[in-house]
Amino acid sequence: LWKKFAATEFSKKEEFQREVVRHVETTLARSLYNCDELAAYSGAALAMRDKLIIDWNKTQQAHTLADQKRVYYLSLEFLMGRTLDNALLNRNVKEYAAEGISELGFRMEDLIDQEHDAALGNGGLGRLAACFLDSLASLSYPAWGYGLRYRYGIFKQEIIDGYQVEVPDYWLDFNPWEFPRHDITVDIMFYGYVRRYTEDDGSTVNIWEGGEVVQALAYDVPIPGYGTSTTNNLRLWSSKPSTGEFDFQKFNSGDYESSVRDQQRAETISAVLYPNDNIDVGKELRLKQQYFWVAASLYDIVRRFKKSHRAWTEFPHQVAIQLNDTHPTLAIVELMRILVDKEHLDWDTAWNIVTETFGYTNHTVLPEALEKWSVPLFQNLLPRHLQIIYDINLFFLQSVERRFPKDRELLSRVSIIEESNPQVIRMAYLAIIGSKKVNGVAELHSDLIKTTIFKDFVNIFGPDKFTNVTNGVTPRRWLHQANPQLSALIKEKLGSYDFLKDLSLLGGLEKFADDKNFQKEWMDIKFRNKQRLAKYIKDTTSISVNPSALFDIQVKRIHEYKRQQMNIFGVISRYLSLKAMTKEERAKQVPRVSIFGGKAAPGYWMAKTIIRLITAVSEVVNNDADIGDLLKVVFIEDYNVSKAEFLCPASDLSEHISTAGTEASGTSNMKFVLNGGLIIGTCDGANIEITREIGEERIFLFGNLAEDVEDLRHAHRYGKTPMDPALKEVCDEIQKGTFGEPGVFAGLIHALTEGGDYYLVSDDFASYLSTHKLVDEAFKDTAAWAHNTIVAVSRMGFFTSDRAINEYADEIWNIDPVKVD
Ligand code: 26Q
Repeated sequence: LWKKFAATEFSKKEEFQREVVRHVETTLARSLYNCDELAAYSGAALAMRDKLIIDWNKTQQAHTLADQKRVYYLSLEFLMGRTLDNALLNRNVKEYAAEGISELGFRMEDLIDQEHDAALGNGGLGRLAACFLDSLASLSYPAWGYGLRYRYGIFKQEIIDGYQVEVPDYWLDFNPWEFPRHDITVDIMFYGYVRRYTEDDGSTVNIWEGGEVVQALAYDVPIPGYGTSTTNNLRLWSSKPSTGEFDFQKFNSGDYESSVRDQQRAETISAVLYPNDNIDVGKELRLKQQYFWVAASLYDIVRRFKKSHRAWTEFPHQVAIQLNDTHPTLAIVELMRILVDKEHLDWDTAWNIVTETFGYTNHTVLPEALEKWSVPLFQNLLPRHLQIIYDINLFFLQSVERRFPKDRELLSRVSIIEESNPQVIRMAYLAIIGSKKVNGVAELHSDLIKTTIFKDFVNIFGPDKFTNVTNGVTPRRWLHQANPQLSALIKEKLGSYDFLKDLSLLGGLEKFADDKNFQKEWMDIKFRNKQRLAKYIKDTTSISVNPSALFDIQVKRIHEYKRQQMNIFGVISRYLSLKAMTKEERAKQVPRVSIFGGKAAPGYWMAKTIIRLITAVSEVVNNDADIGDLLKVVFIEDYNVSKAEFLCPASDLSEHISTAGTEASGTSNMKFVLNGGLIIGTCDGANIEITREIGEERIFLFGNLAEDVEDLRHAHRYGKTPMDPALKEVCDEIQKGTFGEPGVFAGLIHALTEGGDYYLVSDDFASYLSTHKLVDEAFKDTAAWAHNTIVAVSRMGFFTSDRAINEYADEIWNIDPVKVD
C-alpha cells in the first residue's frame, strides 16, 4: 500500500503536466489563468521536488540499513547555482518535462531562468564543494554535506558608472529545494568560563559554562545523483534565538527593544556570507559562524553514531570528516571536547579517534589567506576550546622535542601558537596535527605545500601524511547541462551518454578529430554558443560583438594574483598596435572580443580599481571608429554559476594567467577546455596537468616558472628590473589620460613600480603578448583549431570530479558505495 501511494514517478509527459498544474493550483493557490513564468517555474520545481523526495527518503533508509562508513564534507561554502535544470537532467526527465511545459504554453528555458542562484560561496572552493556533492551522489557514496544557511549569499554586483556596487543577495523568498527540520535543533554556547573540579577518583573535570546560547535549526537540501536513485543530503544550519534564551519576560514586560536585539544577535550568525575569497578577515562574527556550524554538525554526527551503540573506538570506522580548508578546523577541537569533557574518554584514546577521523584539504599558499585567530578574541568566545588547543599543542611540541631534541627554532616554527603580539592561533597547523591526511588540490600545489609552508610537518610526520588529489568538475553540469548541443553531438559519436558517468570514454572522440563533417558540426555548435553570448552582451550592455571574432574570456574572482590587470594591459597594448597600423595592416588582423567578469571583495580596493580600468578601456575602445570589430572589450556584470554555464561554451580562448605558484588549482580552466575552448595560461595549478593530458601543442603556455618567482621578486625589491617596454607604453598611455582621469589608476601603476611588482606582471608581459600573437595565428587555421579542440576534449577525462571523489574515497576516507534500490 505504501509503495502504491509513494509512487510519484512521472514516467510520462502527462503525469508531469498534471503534477505541475496541481502544484500551481493547490500548493501555490494560483489559477492557470494568472500563471506567470515564475508560478510555472515554481510548479515545475515542486513537481520535480516531489520526485526527489521519494528517492531521498529511500537513500537515507538504505544508508541506515547498510550501516557503513559515511563521509561528512564540512564546507562554509556550497556554490550550488540553480537546481531545477540539474535535477531534470540527473533524473533523465528533461525531455518530456520540456515537452509538457511547452504544451502548457511556456518554454522550459524561460522557466529555468526564473530560478535564483543558490550562491552560498565566493568562488572556486565553494563550487568545488558543489561538484563534489554531485559526484558523491552520482557514485552512490553515503555522504552528507554540512554548511551554513546564509540568509544573504554572495552579493550581487552592479556596475554603475564603471564601478562595482554591491547589492544584497536575498535569495530565500521562494526556495523549494530546502526543508526546515523543526525537530532538529541544537543549542550552541559561546563565551562564559570554564569550571574545573576534581572527581572522587582524583581525575579532573572541565565544564564549560556558556554565557550565550543560540539555537541551530537544520535545513535539508536533496542532492540527486546522475543515473542513480541515490539522493544525498546537504544539511545547512540556520541560527535563531534558543527557546530558553529569547527573553519572553523582557518581551512581556515591554522591553521590546532589548528582546528584539537578542533575537537579531542570534540571527546575525547565519545572516551573511563573508565576501572574501582567498583572504583572512579575523572578525569575531566569522569565528562565531565557524563554531556555530561546526558544533551543530558534530553534535548531529555524534548523535547518529551513538544510535548504533558501538564502542567509541569504532568511530573512525563509521565516520570520515573532510575539512574544506581550515574554516572548519574547530571540529577537531570540538570533537576532543565531546570525547573528553562529555563522554569522559581519556585524552590519548580521544586523540587517536580524532586523528583517525579527519582529513584536511588545503586550497592556498597565499600567506594572506592562511587563517589565524587572535588568542584574546578566541579566549573570550571559546575559553574551553583554547585550553584544549593549548593541550594539543603541548603534547605535540613535547613529541617533536623528543624526536628533535633542543631544536628550539623548530618548536617555535611549528607551534600552533604564533608568538606575535597578540599571540595568534595558526589554524592550518592545528588542522595538520589533528588530521590523518592532508591534501593539496593539484600536483604543483601539493608539492609546493610540502616544500614551503608545511615543510617542517613533512619532516615530523613523514611524507605519507601529505598527498595530492587534483580537483575535478562535474561533467553533468559543466558539459551536459551547460552545453546540451555539444553533449548531444558527443553522444551521437560515442553511441550513448555513458561518458557522463565515465568521462574517460571521451577518448573515443579522438579518431574523429580530422573528420571534416564532424569538425564542421563541432565548430557550428561553438558558433551558436558564441551567438547566444553575443545576443546576451547586446541585450545587457548594448555593445555589438561579431560572433566570428575570437572570444577571449577571463571570468573569475578579481584578484591581483589572478592578474586581470595583466590581461587589460595586454588589451591596451593591442589597441595601441591597432591604432598604429595602416588600414591594410589592420585588415589582416584577427578580430577579438575580450570578455571579463568577476566580483571584487568589497574591501579590496586594488581589485575594484582593476574593474574600473577594464570598464574605462571598454568605453574608449568600443567607441573608436578606427577599430570597429577588430577589438571589443566587455565586462559581464555579476558573474555567477549560471553565467559561467553560458560563458564556458562560448569561448575560443580563456585566460588562466596567475603568477606561477599562486593559483592552487583553478577549476574553470577545466570547464573551458571541456567545452571545446583552448587556454592561454601560466605553468600554475591544474594548467600543468591539463597540458600533460591534452599535449603541449594544444595549450598556450607562457611566463616564468614557480621556482623562479622568489628570485624575480628579490630583483624587483633591489630595483634591478627595468619595466618591460611594451608595459611602459601602456602605463604611459594610462597616465596620459587616454582612459580617463589617470589619478584613478595611480595605485595600479604604483604597484608595478615602487610597489615592487609582486605579481611579476612586467616579467611575464613580453611572453604574454608574444603568446597572444601565436593565438591569433593559430585561430586563422580553422581546421587545425577544430582538430586541436576535439583532441583536447577527448583527453579531458581525468578532470571529472568523479575521479577526484574516487581518489578521496579510496585513499583518504576508506568508504564504499551503497546501492539504493
Ligand atoms: C578566510 C578567512 C576569513 C574569511 C574568508 C576566508 C576565505 C574564504 C574563501 C578564504 C578562502 C576562500 C576561498 C578560497 C578558494 O576559493 N580557493 C580556491 O580553491 C579552488 C578549489 O580548490 C582552487 O581551484 C583555487 O585555485 C583556489 O584559489
